[in-house]
Amino acid sequence: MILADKISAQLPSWRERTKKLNKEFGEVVIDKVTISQALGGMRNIKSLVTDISYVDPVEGIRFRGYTIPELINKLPKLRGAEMPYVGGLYYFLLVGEVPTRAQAVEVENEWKKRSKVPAYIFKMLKSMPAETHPMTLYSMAVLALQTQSEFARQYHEGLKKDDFWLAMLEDSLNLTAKLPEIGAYIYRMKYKGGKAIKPKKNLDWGANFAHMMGVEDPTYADLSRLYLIIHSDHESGNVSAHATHLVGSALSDIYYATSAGLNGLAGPLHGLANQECLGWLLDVYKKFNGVPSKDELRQFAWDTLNSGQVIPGYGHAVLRKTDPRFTAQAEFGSKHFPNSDMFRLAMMVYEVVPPVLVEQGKAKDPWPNVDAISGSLQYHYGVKEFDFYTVMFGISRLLGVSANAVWARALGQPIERPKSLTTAMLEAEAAKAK
Ligand code: CMX
Repeated sequence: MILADKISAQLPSWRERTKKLNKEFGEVVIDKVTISQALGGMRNIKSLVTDISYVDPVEGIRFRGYTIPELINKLPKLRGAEMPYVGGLYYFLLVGEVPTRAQAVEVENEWKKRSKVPAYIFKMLKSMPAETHPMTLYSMAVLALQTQSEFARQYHEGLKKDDFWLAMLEDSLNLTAKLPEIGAYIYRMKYKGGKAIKPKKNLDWGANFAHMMGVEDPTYADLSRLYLIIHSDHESGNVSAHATHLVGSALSDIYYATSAGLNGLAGPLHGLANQECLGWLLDVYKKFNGVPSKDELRQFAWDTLNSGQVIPGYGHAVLRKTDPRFTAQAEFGSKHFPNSDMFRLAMMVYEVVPPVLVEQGKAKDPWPNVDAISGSLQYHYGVKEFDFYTVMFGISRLLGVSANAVWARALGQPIERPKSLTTAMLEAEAAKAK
């Protein structure tokens, strides 16, 4: 299989590089951990390694060295499509080389072969109480697929350590192939009277998701491809990526590991911010009976802050500028529906909120992140049920975290086990320093 062959060819030199670093330079100090870092969610402690993506505080994400505009330009596209094949992105994340069109299509075909979702998954989803959050359903579906794990099966049969990654790759392809249908099924089951739409054989992964969601506007296929590409990876320290990596480091298989990552993505300070954000925009819209004036919006933002809440979609733990994932979506909206009310409102928030956050003086980053705009685009296409939005984020995110999991196994990254101290120990260190 093309992905396995390509990775296999690169592995000896990657393993050699890691081994050399560990053996010859293991004692080199790359960072000193401070008490505030230990207490403050490990901010900026450089202790994870990935070559799949990197987030620069000012420039934002680069996937394997490429910015989002470069990626959209370079990855192969279906004739007539505005956005690339998501299969090409997965190839790129896994292999580190821009695929040809044929190579991207090969991944799309691998996905098609592996896309059948077992009937018990749908049965389980249907059996859950109606009020179950879509992210709970989605994470359960991913976890319930664990019975199919090749890694778990082969591990118990004595799989060699050097080959762990091959079984992880197999599982990753099997899992990611099924995600569009699982996600769209949850949407249709919850909000469209249970009328699921079957996948079409001739559609690519991204367009099939759009089709199964039941949105007829043909540009929604391109928005889906864009969305599913840009949410895929954001280096390794964010909650969903780190949770996946942490759980995978115990040699838990991809189903256990990614389900854990999704549970982290479901937090309001992480992926759930996209649903919170559209909720906030709708509150504004309702209060002012439409798109308000800038002054009204400014006051609304202050009221939110003064009531002790955060403004969802703004701020970031690493970024210090507008998130390029925001910009990519803003450009799509400006091109296709600049006059849509919810999109106009999201763009007005971009003008009004950063100065308010600067004036308040708390947030280190007053700029929008990916979640500040994504919901307004979905809303335009009639996907208005905003508690579903994080599932879409999660479909994309599993591409990045599974690619990382394959490489973590390929390079034999060890079980994670940071060290904790007691408060008294920190106080003793502080006293020594005084
Ligand atoms: N609105 C109001 N206050 C904010 C804020 C916002 N959008 N962003 C940060 N702050 C506040 C923090 O709550 C914190 O306040 P306290 O000192 O009272 O605790 C202070 O500013 C400093 O925070 P920070 O160092 O700038 O930000 P963190 O690294 O701690 O947190 C994040 C980052 C994203 C959790 C935070 O900016 C936030 O809550 N934003 C809103 C939620 C959001 O959009 N999350 C999605 C992030 C992207 C993703 O992961 O999907």
